[in-house]
Amino acid sequence: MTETPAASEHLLSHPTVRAVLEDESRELRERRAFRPPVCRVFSSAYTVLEPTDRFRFTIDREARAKLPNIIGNRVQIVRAAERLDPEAEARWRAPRRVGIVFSGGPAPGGHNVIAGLFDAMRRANPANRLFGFLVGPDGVVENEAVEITAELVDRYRNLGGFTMIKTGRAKIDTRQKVELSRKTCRELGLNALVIVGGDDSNTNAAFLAQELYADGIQVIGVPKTIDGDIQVRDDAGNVLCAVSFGFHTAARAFAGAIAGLCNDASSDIKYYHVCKVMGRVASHLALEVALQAHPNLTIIGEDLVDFVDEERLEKSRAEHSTDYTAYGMTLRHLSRLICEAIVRRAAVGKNYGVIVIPEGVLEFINEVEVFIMKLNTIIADYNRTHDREFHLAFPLLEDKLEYLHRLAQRSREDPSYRLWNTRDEDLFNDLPEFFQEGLLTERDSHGNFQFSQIQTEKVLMGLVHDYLNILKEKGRYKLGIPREYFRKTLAKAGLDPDQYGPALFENYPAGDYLLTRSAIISAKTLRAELEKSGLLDPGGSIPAAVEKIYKKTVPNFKTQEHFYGYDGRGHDPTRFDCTYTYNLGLTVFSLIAHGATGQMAAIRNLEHEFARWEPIGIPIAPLMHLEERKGRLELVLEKALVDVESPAMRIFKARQASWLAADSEEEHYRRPGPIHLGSETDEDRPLTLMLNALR
Ligand code: FBP
Repeated sequence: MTETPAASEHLLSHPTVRAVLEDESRELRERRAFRPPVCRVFSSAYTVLEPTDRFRFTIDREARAKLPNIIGNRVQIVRAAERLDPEAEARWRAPRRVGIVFSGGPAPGGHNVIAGLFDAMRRANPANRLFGFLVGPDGVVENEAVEITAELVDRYRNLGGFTMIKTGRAKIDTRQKVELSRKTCRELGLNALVIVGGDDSNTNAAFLAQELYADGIQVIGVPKTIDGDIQVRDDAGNVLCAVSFGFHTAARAFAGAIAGLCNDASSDIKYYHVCKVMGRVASHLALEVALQAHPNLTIIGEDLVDFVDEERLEKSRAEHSTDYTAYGMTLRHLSRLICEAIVRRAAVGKNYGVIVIPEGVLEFINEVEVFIMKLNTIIADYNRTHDREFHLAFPLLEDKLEYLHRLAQRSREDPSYRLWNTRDEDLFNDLPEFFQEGLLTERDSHGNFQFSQIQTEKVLMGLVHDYLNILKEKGRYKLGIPREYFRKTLAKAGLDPDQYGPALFENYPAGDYLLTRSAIISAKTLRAELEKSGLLDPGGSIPAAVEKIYKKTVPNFKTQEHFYGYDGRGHDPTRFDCTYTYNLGLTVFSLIAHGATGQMAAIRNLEHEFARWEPIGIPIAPLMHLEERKGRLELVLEKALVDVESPAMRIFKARQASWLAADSEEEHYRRPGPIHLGSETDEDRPLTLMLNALR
């Protein structure tokens, strides 16, 4: 029965309803009221910058040529100062106008960068003004900005998302966009522009710093991305920036959700939960999730690169040939490794589990990586030589395939054309349509392949399903039956377990979990085995208890697929990220107040306790190197991948077998607990960082 509007009105105006349905929860109000602690240097009246030559970088020739005004920058250490000389004090207190922009995907903590910068600016001079560019770098190009007020800052303190000014993935990469950005800065009378972004956005910050140098407009970058792949070390391996902000929160949010799945999986014991976790290329998030939640199997992309298929190699050696396909991971082989884990767990009666797959895993699979690089070049070539953009010219998959077919034909007629040959075409045509479509999707504005658009888990699990069926047919994929359960079930039915056991199982009576003989793969083969052992007359019926046991040995592989990405990316920040970002904001002001440009604000010693945190400025230009983008080499900031030799990785590998729990033991799942700001915990920073500090 539907309520009358009057009755609803009455209910809605009830004080309890009003209180519980308010947009702002109590938790949110408490969050906003939290004031992150500040690094010791920021408790002093002023700060100064101390340039140091302690950290050195090998400089790329191209970077030297393209970024002459900022290539000589050094690392700046932010130091406390109780007084400044009059000139420096005048500079510190000078009224300033600063613009800030978010660039790329959201990362928890962004609002606190603004809050830290705003508070430091107001403290130095209440007349300072901060402007937020709307919807990412397009806001700079088009001069779409709002003035950031105290009221606005207070509304977003410690809150996740980039909702205050939004974000976008545009890139200021053409002469026209640079000139428009210059015009915007002049119109707003900006002294400095702050770009909060990932590797590509900090690359953009370096180029803008170079461009705006003569205008006296400073450009400062801030390391943001949940992917955790902005990590800076100098040539000697000294860590200058252990991780970008947002990583900790996203990893904790993913780990919390995955810990819930571990609980569910081991309660209902019927599903494999396959969790793809974000991280466009690097597997840092997957590794941190593994350390936080101990899922049964976690794939780390970087770990697949040096893979050698020993079996294949052995075979080719025996045939006195070389099998190059034995080097590097293939999709098929990765699916075999996953199957092996599933089969091993099944043997001890576990028909459930949790598998974590990093979003960027395909980047580390040889065959896929080759396709991505070839297609990047094909699309870039097309865009360069035609009047229309590739994706507009070929909107449908069939159009794109037809174009690729023409290229393959060309390779047959012109042997010098090798980019796309018949073999590429054949291999590509073997892929499922949705995967082909994914590989051909539009690259982002920075020329990156958009892994989040591909259902990696679907591709892999499709292969896993197929191979498990083959293993089932071969009698190699079975569910182990607890020995006592078998004995009890048969005894209850008046049958002698010791008589049936040897006929049914290959490890009777030794194993805690009994595995049916590999020949038993169906009711028919079960009958045949029983007849062969003289336990069943031809044509007789299989005892119900034996049939019941047999049915329990047949695994039914069912999966639930999940994607952890946008949820964690939008989560309210952990105490670590709140504190990290607020101090980054304060660092930005110190850099600006002392005239720095082309620097990235950072905090050293994040891997240690808070008392050791040290705000610094890292020169961006010396970090740049050449990388393939949109089919050509471009200067970019290098992405930090998971170091497979790092302590965190070595510890993870050492624990993988126990977390797989392919034994009669309990699972080793870990509950990382909820994200809260209340107090410091023993996990007040990413576990990866804590472990890597043990080098
Ligand atoms: P940033 O590098 O811009 O921080 O974004 C990273 C990320 O969250 C990746 O993990 C993911 O692959 C991608 O963004 C998703 O991008 P989109 O928001 O365009 O779907």
